[in-house]
Parts: sequence; structure tokens; C-alpha cells
Amino acid sequence: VEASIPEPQREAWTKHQVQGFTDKDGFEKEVVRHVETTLARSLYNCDEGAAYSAAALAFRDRLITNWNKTQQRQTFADSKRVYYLSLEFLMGRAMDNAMLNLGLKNVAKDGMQDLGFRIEDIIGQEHDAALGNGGLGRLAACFLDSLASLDYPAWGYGLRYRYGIFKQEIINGYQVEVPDYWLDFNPWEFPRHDVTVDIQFYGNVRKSQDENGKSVAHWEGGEIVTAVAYDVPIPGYATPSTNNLRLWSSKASSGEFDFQKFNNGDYESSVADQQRAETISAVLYPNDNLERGKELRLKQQYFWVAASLHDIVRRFKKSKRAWKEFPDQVAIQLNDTHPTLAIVELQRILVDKENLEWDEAWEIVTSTFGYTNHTVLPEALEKWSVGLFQHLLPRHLQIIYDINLFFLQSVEKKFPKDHDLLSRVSIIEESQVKMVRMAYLAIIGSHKVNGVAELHSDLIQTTIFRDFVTIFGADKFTNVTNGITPRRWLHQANPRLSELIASKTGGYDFLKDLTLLNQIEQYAGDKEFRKEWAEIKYANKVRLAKYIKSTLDVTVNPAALFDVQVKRIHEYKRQQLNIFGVIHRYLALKAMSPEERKKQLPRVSIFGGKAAPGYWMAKQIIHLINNVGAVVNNDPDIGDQLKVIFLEDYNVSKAEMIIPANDISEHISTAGTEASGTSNMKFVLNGGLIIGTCDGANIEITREVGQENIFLFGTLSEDVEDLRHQHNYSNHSIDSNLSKVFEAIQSGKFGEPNDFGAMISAVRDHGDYYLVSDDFESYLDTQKMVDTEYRNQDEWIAKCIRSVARMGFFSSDRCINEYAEGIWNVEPLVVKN
Ligand code: 9GP
Repeated sequence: VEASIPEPQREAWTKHQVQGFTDKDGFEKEVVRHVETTLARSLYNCDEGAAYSAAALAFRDRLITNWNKTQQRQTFADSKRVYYLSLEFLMGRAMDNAMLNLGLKNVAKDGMQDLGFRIEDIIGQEHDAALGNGGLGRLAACFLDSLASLDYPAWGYGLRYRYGIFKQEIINGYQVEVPDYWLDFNPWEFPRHDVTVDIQFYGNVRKSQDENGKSVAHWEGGEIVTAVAYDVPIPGYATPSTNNLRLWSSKASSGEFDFQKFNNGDYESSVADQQRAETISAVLYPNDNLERGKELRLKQQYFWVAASLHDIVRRFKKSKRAWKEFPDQVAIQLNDTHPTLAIVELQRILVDKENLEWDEAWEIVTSTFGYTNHTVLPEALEKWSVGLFQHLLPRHLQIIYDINLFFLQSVEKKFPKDHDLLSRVSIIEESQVKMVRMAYLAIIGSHKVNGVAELHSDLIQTTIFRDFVTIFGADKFTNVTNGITPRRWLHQANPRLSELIASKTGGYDFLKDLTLLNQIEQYAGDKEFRKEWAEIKYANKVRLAKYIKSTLDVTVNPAALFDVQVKRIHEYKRQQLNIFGVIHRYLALKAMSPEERKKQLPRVSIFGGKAAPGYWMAKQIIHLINNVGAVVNNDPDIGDQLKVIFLEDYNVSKAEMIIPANDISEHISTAGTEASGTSNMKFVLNGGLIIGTCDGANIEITREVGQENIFLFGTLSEDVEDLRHQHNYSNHSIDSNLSKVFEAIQSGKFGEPNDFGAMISAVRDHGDYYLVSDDFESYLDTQKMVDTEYRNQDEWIAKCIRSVARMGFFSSDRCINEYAEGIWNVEPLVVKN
């Protein structure tokens, strides 16, 4: 407020307010200006990289006008805001999205052409912003798009990692990790060197009494690291609303050097301090659905939530409202347990800094937070050792103990003498090494807890969080089935399909209300429409085939069935089941006469995905896929009948190319393990069918598209435990097809058999935890049905059209509206142009 311009001088400001370009001429002018001034180049040395930079800067300027308007509107309206706390935002590329959301892609296309460039080439220059591992991070990115598109006043808060998820190279069939340094040129962020927060670590707690005899805690000593804000504008589609994603970067608190040390000649140690501070935001932990309990990770978590809360509280305090109004102004969503410390931090701020009574503060805290659980996998549920907490965050540990004490007292009151219950729900696990259970803390400190698909939400209520349902009642628990943004995952990734749909639905309104897709169902029987549909699919497959040729030098036939499984590599996602199925197909083809072989439906099995660098088994799965590809793709008997492709370095921008080319995609996790999955939604929305298990959102996809339009197979989640039990107590049988696959691997046909011994043993000798052997036969049978049905192309395409028509439910807009109404209690705030 102090820095605002006095009324009499505002006229000059209004007169010169930046409006941003709206037409081709204006765009070209901006590009040329940026090439010549910002980049200090000219028409004599403007390559595609420079052209991208200039176009991106032009769009960034354009976004910032809307961003300013939005932020001013939100500040003046002073209405409730949503804060989405996520350690991951897997944004992908920004420029294409900005052009489409602003409705200026054609302007940019024509403008770039005038200036001598093809827009596709320019878009292709952008480096993905890969600040996430997989589904969880991409969901956060889709949510930001929907929040802005629906005009919700919302901010995302995350970390500005210097290195995003590693780049994957495949060398001799093995995954090799290469650092992803993405910040060389990033026009999409605004450094705010004036927005900083000092964050404390370590030290100790001293207690004193205030004048009223109340005990007061002082957290003293330790070290301070500074958080610096970087803002990323998030444009909504067809609205000026442009929200903010604030990412924090760490630096040493004294600036570049500790001058004291520097002046004393202790240069090395002053640099070391600086580097240690910067390490906090240096790397994204590359694990998906796995927590490893590393101190640096806990440091990252506290650094990020403390900076974010400081920011949120600072903003709230400007309004001079009473503290009890905090939850009317602020809703904070915890994306998984990673930001759970925010609960403790807010309690600390209210009690230690703002002198509120414990109960009053706790009421505010629990009314503010909502917690989304994204997994039931035990290895992904966060626990931190009490010792580590004591060392790193001593005051927070005390507060956690108090939260736990008051909680357990209330449980005891309600369920007297149930000591088992008390130890089961305690935030502190009394194991040999005492642990803090973050998910329990998140539940106790939030007013709503949600899962991300119906089955998953049921499972958390009946298994891992069952006791909490008993204690708090079922109302605290809810489901919000995940969704995806149709802007990126249809309009941007598959422009021709989007155009075809628009031609039949009277324009692009379906991108704002995806249920309007139902209007295309009537064309499922229309020959002409089917033909256009098939042509688009074919063109998308040709594009992918060209990419495969140029990167792997393998020729694939675009007329073959493209069967795609791209996602993080994990035993629970069962890429091993898929590749065993491929080996079975290969052996079957080899056993046929050439005439018979020719009669089979040609198929291209496409894999992609990263393995966590420390996940040995996942890396072996990648290795096996590549080895199988090397044999099959070079076998002259096989030719076009089967190709096996592993696409290197799967990421968001590659997904945008791969997904529109799918005929069928595989979502084949062991039932009850995949919380939701979101790529399943993207694949169907792009006109493909699913082969999948009854898991996660596959179940709701089936409900929406109809079971005649999806290929389901495998064990049901309610039978999984029994089967696992049986495996452990009796010898489970391996069917002969799977045995033959194992024999082929062990014969050395696909490289050194020892490399894959553990993968086979896991299924055959060690209990087959993921039920590969149980599901193998039904998987093969279902794949046979896929082959048969694909031959009837008319009917296949009709199925795809009907499925797309029924996918309206899976828009992240529906999902965000459910959060807004059921969890956040927040209203849209329209920003005028
Ligand atoms: O594994 C889930 C995935 O099924 C879900 O779609 C995604 C978004 O909700 O979250 C993933 N969970 C994690 O990455 C870790 O909890």
C-alpha cells in the first residue's frame, strides 16, 4: 500500500497501461522488439531458439497484463482464496498452452510464418518444466489450469527445483539418468527478489512464562535459510483470469557469502554455507509412490511450507481481520502428505507468534486444511523418525506431541479403555525407532480427507484409515475422482480431433463444459464422420511412427494396432505383465507357418516411462523390454507383425504426441493399488480404448463409457488379499503359457538370463505379490478379444466415438468444482477484460 501511486498521478498510469497485442501485427512487432532488444540479435542471426525465446517473451508480456488485472481484482475483492500446496507441478511446456488459452494461436502461427518460421518448430524448442514425477504432479498442473479457467482465486505453492526429474537415456537397453537443467532460459517465471522469507532449522526451544503466567515457547539458534519467490503466471482458458504459481528457491540467508567468514579468510566455508542452503531447492526427489526418509527431503518440505504459510498469513494480516476469520479467507489443500507440516507450522504461528490460545488456534487450523490422499501403498506413506524431527524441527515436534496428546485424550473419552485403538491411531508409532505418521497428522489436522477415485476412497476408509472413520465419523471422508484438463489433453495435443468435434457441436464450448461431448455420440453410426475420425487417428499414428523412425530407427506400420503403456515403471503398474504378454505373442508368432502368421493382426507394443534411479527391479523391467525389442524388431520372420518400442525419456510433451496415436492403452495395475490413474482418461479422450483391471478410475471410466467399450480383466480388489495369502501358504501354479515365457527368458533368447532371474522369481518363488501369474491368462484372453474386435474397424471406431462422447465427467473442471463446493467453500471471482 505504501508504494502505491497517489491519485493525481494515476491518470498517466492509466493512459500508458500495457494492453498487450491482440492481432498478428502486434504480435510480430513484439517478437521483433524482443529479438532486437531483449536478445540483442537481428534478422541476420535469429535461429529457431531465438525465435522461440522472443515469441515466449511476447506471450509472457501478454499474460502478465492479465495476471496483474487478476491479482488486483483478487486483492480488492478480498474474498476467500484457495492455496494448493504441492511438492510437484508437472507443467510441461507453457507456450502452446498460453497461445491456446488466450485464443491467439492462429495469430502466432501466421505471425511466425511472416517472420520465416513454422509455429510447430518454434513450440518444439521449449524445454518441459518437469517439476514432478508422474500422476500426482501432473494432476496439480491440470488443477491449476482448471482453477484459472473457472475463475477461482487460487495460488499454487511449490518448490523451484534447479533440477527437475532426470532425463532418461537408454544405453545398451539400460536406463541411464542425466541431470535435467532446465533453467538456462525460462521466460515463464518472474523472480521476486524482494519477496523473501527467512526459514529456521535446528536450534533448541526455551520455555518462559509471560506476565499472565502462560508458558511461552521460544525457538532459538540453529540456522537460517532464505526463501526467494519466483512467480509463474497460469492463464485460464477463454478468460482473463490468470492465477499465480509461486515457487520458492533457497539461498544462504546472508546473501552470497557470509562476509564475516569471508573477511576472516575462511572463503571455502562461506561458499560451503551458500551451497548447503542452495541444496534445499536443488533437486526433485525422483521417486513416485516411494518415500525414503532422507533429511534433505524433510528440509525441503519444511522450507516450502514455512515460506508459503508466511506468505499466506502476511496476506491475511493485511486485511486486518480477526484471526477467527482466517478459515473464511483461506482454504489450504494438502496434495498428499508432503505438505503436512503446514498444519503444525500454522499452529505454531498462531500460538507462539500471535499468542492465541491452543484451542482457538487449533479450531482455525483444522477449519483451514483439507488433505488429499493419493496412495494406499505402504512404502509411499510418509513416516519420519522422531529423532530427525527433534534435531531439525524441535519446536514442531513438541507441537506434534501436544496435538497427539489432545487427540488421544478425546479418543479415550469417546472409546474408554480401548488401548489398542489408542496405539493404532497415535501420530507417534511406538516402533523400535519411533516414527511420526504424517498421514495421521494430516487427517487429524484437516476438516476433510479425500481419495482420488471411488474405489480408492472406499479403500482408504475401510483399510488404512478405518479407525479414523470410527473416531471422526464418515462425513469427514469423501471422494473426488480425478480429472484432466481438456485444453491440454484434447485441444492442444490433438487439434484436428478437437476441430472435428467443434464442427459437430457448434464450436469449442465443450472445452469449457466437457459434458457437451455427448453431442457427438449421434455420429457414431455416421460413415462420413467415422471416416474423418479414422483419418485423424491415422495421421496421429503416422506422426508417432515418424518419431519412432527418427529416434530409434525402427520402422513401424501405422496401420498396425498401436498398443501403448506409458507411465512410471513400477511393479504395481505391471509393465512386466505386459512384456511377458508380448513375449508370449512373439513365441506364438514364431510357432506359426508364414501363411498363418500373415493372417494375424499386426501390433506395435509401445512402452515408455522412467524408473526411480534406486529402483533396481523397475530398471530390470526396462532392460527386458529393450532386449525383447532388439530381438523381435530384427527378426525377419516377424516383420510388421510385431514391433516392440521403448520410447526414451517419457515426459509431458511426449505424452502430447503419443497419446493421440493410441488404439489401445494399458492400465493393468494389480487391483487396489493404483489410486486413480489419470492417463487412462487422456487416452480415452483421444479416441482409444482401454485394456485394464478393475482398479482406480478404470472403474468409473467403465461406468461412463459402458462395459462394452472397455476391455477389463483380472482379479478384483476384494480377492487380492486372499490370493496373496494363498501364495504364501501353498505353492501357487504358474500356467503353461507363462512358464513358456519364463523358459524363453531363461534360455538366453533375450540376453543374459541372470539379469531377469529376480523378476521371474518374484512371480514364481516369492509369493507373486502383484498377482502377475493369477492375471496372466485372462490378460492374454482379453488381448485376443482386442485383436478380434480391432479387425472390425467400423465398429471399433464407433466404440471410440461413443467413448469420447461419454468422457465429460473426467474434466478437471468438474473435479475442481467438487473441491470448491465440498471442501474449500470458495466462489469464482470473475475478472473483466
Ligand atoms: O499413484 C497415484 C495415481 O494413481 C494417481 O492418479 C495420482 C494422482 O491422484 O497420484 C498417484 N500417487 C502418487 O504419486 C503418490 O501418492
